[in-house]
Amino acid sequence: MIDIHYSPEVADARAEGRPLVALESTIITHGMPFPQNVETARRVEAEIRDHGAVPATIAILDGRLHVGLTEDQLDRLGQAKDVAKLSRADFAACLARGGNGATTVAATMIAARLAGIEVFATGGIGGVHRGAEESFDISADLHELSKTAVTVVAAGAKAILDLPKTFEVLETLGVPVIAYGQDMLPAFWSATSDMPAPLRMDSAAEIASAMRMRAAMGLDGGQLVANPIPAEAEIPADELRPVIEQALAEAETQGIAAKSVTPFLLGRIFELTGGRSLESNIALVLNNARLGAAIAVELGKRRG
Ligand code: PSU
Repeated sequence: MIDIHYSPEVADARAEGRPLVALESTIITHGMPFPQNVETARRVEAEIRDHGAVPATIAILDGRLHVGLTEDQLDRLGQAKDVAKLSRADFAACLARGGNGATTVAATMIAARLAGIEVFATGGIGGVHRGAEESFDISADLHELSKTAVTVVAAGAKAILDLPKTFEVLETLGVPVIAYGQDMLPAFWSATSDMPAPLRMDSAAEIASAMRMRAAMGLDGGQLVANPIPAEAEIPADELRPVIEQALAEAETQGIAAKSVTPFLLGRIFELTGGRSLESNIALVLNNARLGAAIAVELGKRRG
């Protein structure tokens, strides 16, 4: 097994068997601008503590896997420029070479599993990019959900993606997609979409029980909980559509590809909405942190 460096807070929680919620670091390094990224990371951690669980933000610093970051480490990460965006394919290489890396949804799931953490809260998962029939650009997050037994709480997949294809792939891979408290799937910045959810659950207890049942059946993989953004913070899909289209067109003309696509699009949508998309993004992450904590607490009552 590899060495995991636990923060004092996470180490104590583990020793006491308290519920933990994993948090990713790509949202900090590639998803939001400084200083809102660090402020949000702190608020998300506080939200988890306020709801009875312990936050564990995951990153690779100087080739070491950290589960739980100190204030200083978070601050440094939020301003660092040379941080790799790690997924399943390059996670081990970064550790082996002694680099710095931020974990995407896929890499955070892997790290959470290694640390015995069953729930992970984020903003939105990666998925099938528009035009994937040409580019084959499909996030490794989708396969990870089918392999690694972690429940991921997100506001669905980011609306810059091809959402119908993203959910088709998840269905093919056998990943349970659970809309929380509504019949339709959410669409990241918008509370709803025109896609009915494959599953709906209305309580953290139900989500925890479903995870335990999968394990009892010997089924691999995790669950995606699609938690709609609070109504007061959403940008309705109709309003956002032209903005997304414009950002996508610019990405195409500028030849943005691979790992740079998502950060580029998020950055342009931020500019085109005058910062509103970032406010929504922050609100939905906080909302996911609350639900993640509630699920972790319920899982703690049903030991695996
Ligand atoms: N949630 C956010 N902002 C983000 C991400 C999630 O609110 O930037 C990150 C996650 O780390 C996710 C990644 O894994 O975006 C997806 O990137 P890609 O589309 O390149 O797979």
